[in-house]
Amino acid sequence: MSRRVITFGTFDVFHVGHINILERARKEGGYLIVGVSSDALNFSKKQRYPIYSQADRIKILESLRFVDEVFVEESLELKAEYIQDAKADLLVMGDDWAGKFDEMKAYCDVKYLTRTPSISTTEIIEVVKSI
Ligand code: C2G
Repeated sequence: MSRRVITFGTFDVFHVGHINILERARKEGGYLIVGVSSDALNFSKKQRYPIYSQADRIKILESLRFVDEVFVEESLELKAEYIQDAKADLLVMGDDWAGKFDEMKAYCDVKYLTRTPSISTTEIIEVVKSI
């Protein structure tokens, strides 16, 4: 049975951990919708802008064969609306978010997948800075 899967993230300095979660999220249902955090949302969350612009992050995500739709996540408070607008059956997030989106179980199934170990945007930035 095909299910519509939704996931959210910044996907800055795109790396294999991002690939792995998107690939696995798509396999959970067969159709994957990705909400990518806007530059403004990132600034409000992390007090810095992503390294890659919103337009570039969208372009990278749209070019992946296991991503079917991409939209911009403008606010963390609108998760329920985004899930309903997308008619999503399942929300997938990495397990660094375990438990954090359980309120969304009112709108769809929620599943946390194991993060890929030993890689993150923050670590990549630190390594590059130290070279
Ligand atoms: N991820 C992963 N393995 C890694 C790094 C990231 O599985 N080694 C997953 C995260 O768990 C997340 C997704 O990749 O599900 C995107 O990660 P980020 O870009 O870091 O997303 P974040 O800034 O946490 O934004 O509304 C929720 C936020 O927008 C999530």
